[in-house]
Amino acid sequence: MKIAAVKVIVTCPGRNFVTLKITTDQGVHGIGDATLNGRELAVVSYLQDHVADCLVGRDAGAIEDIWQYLYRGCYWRRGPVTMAAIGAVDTALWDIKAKAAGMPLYELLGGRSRRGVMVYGHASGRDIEETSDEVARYIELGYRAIRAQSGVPGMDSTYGVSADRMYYEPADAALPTENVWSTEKYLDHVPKLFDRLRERFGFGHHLLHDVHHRLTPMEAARLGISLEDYRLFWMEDPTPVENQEAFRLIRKHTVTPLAVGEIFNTVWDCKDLLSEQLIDYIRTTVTHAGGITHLRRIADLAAMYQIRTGCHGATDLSPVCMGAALHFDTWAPNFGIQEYMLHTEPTDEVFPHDYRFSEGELHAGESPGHGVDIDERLAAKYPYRKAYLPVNRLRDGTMWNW
Ligand code: GCO
Ligand code: MG
Repeated sequence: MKIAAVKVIVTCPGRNFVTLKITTDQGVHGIGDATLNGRELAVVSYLQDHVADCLVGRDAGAIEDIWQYLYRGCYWRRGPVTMAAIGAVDTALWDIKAKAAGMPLYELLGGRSRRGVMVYGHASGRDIEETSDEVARYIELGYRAIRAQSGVPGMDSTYGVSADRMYYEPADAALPTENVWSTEKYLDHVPKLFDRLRERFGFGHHLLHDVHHRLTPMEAARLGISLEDYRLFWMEDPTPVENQEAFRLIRKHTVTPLAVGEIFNTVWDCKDLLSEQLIDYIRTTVTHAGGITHLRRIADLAAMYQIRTGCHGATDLSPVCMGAALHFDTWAPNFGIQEYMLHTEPTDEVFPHDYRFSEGELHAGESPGHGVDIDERLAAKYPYRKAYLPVNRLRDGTMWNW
């Protein structure tokens, strides 16, 4: 079965998504997510101008060879644009292979390791009480794991909190919004949030928190220590990870579990974190780390060190990524948890899918492939709209990490 056509589809049903569609000479098609939030068109060009021609005529079943061809063959390895493009090709080809085999994708990966995939939802509010009420709502909906973020007194905005709490969307403006950040106020506030949540809900649910790269390693260690009594499932991205060694310092001080990796592109970004067992969960997902083929290598390395997966699942990852990730999660022996943010209704209409939520778990569907498709006619009704993530500054104007 040969690759006959390669098409890039951009749509904005509430937010931008880039989808790659590969069709074979036998009429089977597969799709992959290539969305890179705030830098979408760079991946569109990469695929259209530099990948599409190289794929036409190749054996659609040679997934590994095509992966190596695109990775080694471009000479310029790694990086978010390259790896999102490779990830989309890889996901579409796995979709095709599974459809051709008449099997749900998880069967090709090695079969089912669990009945369902535990997910966590996002509870947030302008203050602790509002967040606490949101946590109550998620518990009501059947979630067993909930990420909690709250506005910080004295700060106008912070990561994870917005007016539309069920559908938090950080890429909110045609030019980056400028936020102001205070580490002192934040560090003072977060333990109070979890103190209240454990007091109100007890210890029967998993609670998670995303620091979103904002602390230094020593500050992260301090936060980890101050959250230990509340037994978090994880503390996410406590500090930036260009320097993987920074995590040695955090690890030395706290037993609060750590999750990292949503912005990683390859196994090389986390090799030391994994092999030195400096984290507990690896957050990389299908879209940004070279597809199923490469994510599997990362998960296998993590498994050697008892590190589990916790795939990124924010709204900027399309339902195509979610579908593929769920098949991956259904197979991965060292699966930990899956992030699940609801997509808006128009998004779900553009991307019909067969995964479903029940009792705190998502379930991959049984249809052949990864179970997600794109309605191209509907997609065409939502043209691309420029949207950026915010930036962060300290109170004196210094640029900080968002
Ligand atoms: C998360 C993430 C997201 C990112 C977003 C950036 O844990 O879900 O931190 O909210 O900010 O994916 O595009
Ligand atoms: Mg995060």
